[in-house]
Amino acid sequence: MVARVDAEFELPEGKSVFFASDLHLGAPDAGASAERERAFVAWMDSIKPRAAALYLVGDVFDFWFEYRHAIPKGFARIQGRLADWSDSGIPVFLFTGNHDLWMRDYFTQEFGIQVFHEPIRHVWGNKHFVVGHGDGLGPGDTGYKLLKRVFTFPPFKTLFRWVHPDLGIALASWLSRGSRARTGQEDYAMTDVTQEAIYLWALDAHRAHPADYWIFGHRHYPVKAEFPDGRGTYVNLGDWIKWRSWGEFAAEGVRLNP
Ligand SMILES: [Mn+2]
Repeated sequence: MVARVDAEFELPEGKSVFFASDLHLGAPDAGASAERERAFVAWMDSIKPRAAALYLVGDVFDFWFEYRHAIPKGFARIQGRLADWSDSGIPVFLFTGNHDLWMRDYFTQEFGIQVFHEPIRHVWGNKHFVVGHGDGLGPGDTGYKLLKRVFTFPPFKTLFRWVHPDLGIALASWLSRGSRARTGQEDYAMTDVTQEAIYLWALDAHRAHPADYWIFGHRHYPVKAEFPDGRGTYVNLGDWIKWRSWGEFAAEGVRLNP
């Protein structure tokens, strides 16, 4: 896994690659989400002149579902920026998270951006990056892993699509809030990154197939930690609910902001 290089790019002089995750747009209510969305697109506007690419590393939406002929209302500003960046020739790589795992081909068809459901390996210059949301990786969380198998089981998705969106989206948003309430407390505390599931998974994968940077979201806690061998760095991007944090890769390496 993540041994194969999925794509290779050159980093143009003076440009950077950007990473952000866990916007959870739509949550907890329309007002707070709209304010967060405006802050995020303002950030996108500010970095666009020096952006070589943008990785949106999962849970951009608190809930997302694509019906055959419909998508959830809202999120117009971020979708407008995605169209604009894509039209400007700046690649955007979009990852699904555990809250928006039901993406199909809307973002690819409409904006020409690639959507990934699993971690990938990209090379920028001579640096290897493994990027993924991080849900369900590493030890533990068996309840969620089982739930994910149900949610991604094709007959389940078909059944859900046949529920009227006014009912289906309301139900799913309610469930999504429950999921956040359940994990919300520990989300903003971290005692030891080296005991965290995603870190342990990445360290294991790094030992088998080294990479310079292992970049994930999901944890809602920004952290950067070098692996014991000194040849790889684990980065968790934090979120846009509490931290409004993001990663930037330039000639000098990956920096976690703010
Ligand atoms: Mn997540």
